[in-house]
Amino acid sequence: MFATQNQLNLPPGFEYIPDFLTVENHNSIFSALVDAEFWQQEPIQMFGKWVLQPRLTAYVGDPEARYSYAGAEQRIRPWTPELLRVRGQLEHEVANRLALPAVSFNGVLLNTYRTGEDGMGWHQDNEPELGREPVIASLSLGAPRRFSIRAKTGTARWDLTLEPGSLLLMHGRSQVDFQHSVPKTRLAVAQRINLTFRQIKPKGPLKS
Ligand SMILES: O=C(O)CCC(=O)C(=O)O
Repeated sequence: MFATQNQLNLPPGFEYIPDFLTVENHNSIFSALVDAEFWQQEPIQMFGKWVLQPRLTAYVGDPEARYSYAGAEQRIRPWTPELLRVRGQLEHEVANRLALPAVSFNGVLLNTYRTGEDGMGWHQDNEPELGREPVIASLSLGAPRRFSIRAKTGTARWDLTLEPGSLLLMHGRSQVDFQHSVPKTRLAVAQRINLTFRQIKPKGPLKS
């Protein structure tokens, strides 16, 4: 077991589940992903300018699960055996926790934070293909990192550490009333990988 945080008081729509993965399971997924050939540092559009994202990314999904964010359509990579295995585990857990008959994730966005200089700015996951109140299962691997949440109105803010093997479940109004970020840090931190499993509504085939 990894060290865990208890008694977290998060806003509605956010649920933190420490120790979702066993250490063995965590280590095997982390080591399979760390050396994957698909990682890329992609440009995104910010305030009208194209800039390189401060992290490496990849997108894995079903062929129809086309997903774009910050002006860029993601190239879809095929599911790996490790990701398929953890997807099944997550679908079961999330359906139980949210008392839903079934949950099926057809895409996962992967982020690698190489050092503390990598991060993710304030945003909400509100792309049209996610629907209005998406269910997102966010799995953390590798180094712990701070995760911050702020209300879109007012000054309320929450900070937590996402530990390796933990699951952060976001649902309900989490992407409507709140924004989240992974702040950069000057502390020496090792590599972290985050996987956000999503349910993408099909947009139709790619035009050739
Ligand atoms: O790395 C994380 O924990 C957050 C990832 C995230 O916010 C996203 O993929 O939208």
